[in-house]
Amino acid sequence: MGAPVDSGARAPGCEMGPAAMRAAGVVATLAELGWDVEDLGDVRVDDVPAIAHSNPALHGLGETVAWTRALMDAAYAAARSGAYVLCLGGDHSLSAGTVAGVAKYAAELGRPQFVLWLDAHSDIHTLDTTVSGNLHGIPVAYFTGQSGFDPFPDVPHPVPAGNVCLLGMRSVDTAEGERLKETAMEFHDMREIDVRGVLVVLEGFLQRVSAAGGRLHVSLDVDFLDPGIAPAVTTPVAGGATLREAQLVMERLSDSGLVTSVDVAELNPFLDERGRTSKMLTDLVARLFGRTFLEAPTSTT
Ligand code: Z70
Ligand code: MN
Ligand code: MN
Ligand code: MN
Repeated sequence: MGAPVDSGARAPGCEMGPAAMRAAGVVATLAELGWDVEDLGDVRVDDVPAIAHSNPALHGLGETVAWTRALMDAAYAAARSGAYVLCLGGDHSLSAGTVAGVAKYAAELGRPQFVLWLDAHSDIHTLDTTVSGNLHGIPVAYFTGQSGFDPFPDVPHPVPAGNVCLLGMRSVDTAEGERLKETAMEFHDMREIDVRGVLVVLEGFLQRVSAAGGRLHVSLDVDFLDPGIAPAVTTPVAGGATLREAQLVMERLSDSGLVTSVDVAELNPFLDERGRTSKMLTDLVARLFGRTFLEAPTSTT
């Protein structure tokens, strides 16, 4: 499904993300790998409530609340149909809805929900702590059930903080750092990835998901990647994952057989160079769905 959300970021462009991924051939690519793909089209919002809030920096609140509700319902319904859910964004506020939706289904199955958050940022602000007011900075706090989200729909089954792993961080605001220090969340910054290697860092988390019989949601923010290879992002942060680190994560996740849903967020095609980020993301998604070097195109950039 497409989630052309742009209410959570300041600059326009992310609403074109789903179209760019379709243009890059994501549907045919997954079909060629043997998947039975159904493109549900783009999720839409109609009733956008006007919502006042004490934090004057907030913007796009009513729209983001509407998206959260719509995507929670859409992700829940898709997961319940038995599908492996792929949501193409849209800015990262979309994951407030998708994670809450798939976690609701996991709870009905009696299975624990886990989340792997691949991102330069921790996205763990509440409506009160965000300084930028950009709501793509809040989804992790929301779906883990933190307080301070009154205008948003209740999260039916919050993901326990201990079931979340943040990977790739290199830009964390002061209030977010305070939260991270007191949370049970697992997190690994780029320095740790440099020193230990991305597979080693990921391994412990995957072992925990497996041992718990969990369902794993992967939320890929394009700015997880180094902006030198993935320029189509609104908030580039230098020092990100290399192409091979990102491919390796996807390949390892595919081998694990643990992933049941995935988001691709923050693709801003307006800022891309001849489609290279959209094409690279399509290859990363394909690797998550089982592509190996035997099926990989000779050039994806
Ligand atoms: C910062 C904020 C953010 C993504 C930027 C940045 C948040 N912590 N998230 N790009 N994906 O404004 O809250
Ligand atoms: Mn806009
Ligand atoms: Mn993000
Ligand atoms: Mn980010």
